[in-house]
Amino acid sequence: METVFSKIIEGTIPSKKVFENERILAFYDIEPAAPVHVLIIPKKFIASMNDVTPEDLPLIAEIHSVAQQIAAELGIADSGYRLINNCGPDSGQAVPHLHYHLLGGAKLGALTG
Ligand code: DGP
Repeated sequence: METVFSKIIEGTIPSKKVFENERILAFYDIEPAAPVHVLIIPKKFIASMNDVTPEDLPLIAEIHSVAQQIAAELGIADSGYRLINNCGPDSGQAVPHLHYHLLGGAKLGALTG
């Protein structure tokens, strides 16, 4: 399925990349909600967390490892950060391609529900 993120993966929409390998891409969010706001996505199309299968679990684990690495590289590992996934309409998921928000660089507000 073509989304803004598949176009970013292809390079037809530009992005400010912070990490890339064969499986994962990370780039700065265009609408930052914190001083550091990076999106981490699998290159494989997975629409949402609802569509993650057992065979995807190594990829999901690797996304956590990449988040840890990016947090260290961007200097927020010790001050702290959040890794957030929005899944489905009630969460506000706007792009139907699995993605994780890495947020930090300031004291973050309380989670609301
Ligand atoms: P979510 O609401 O969880 O689906 O978050 C989608 C995020 O994607 C949102 O914070 C804004 C970001 N975004 C949307 N379009 C673009 C784009 O073209 N480039 C970049 N860098 N981020 C985008």
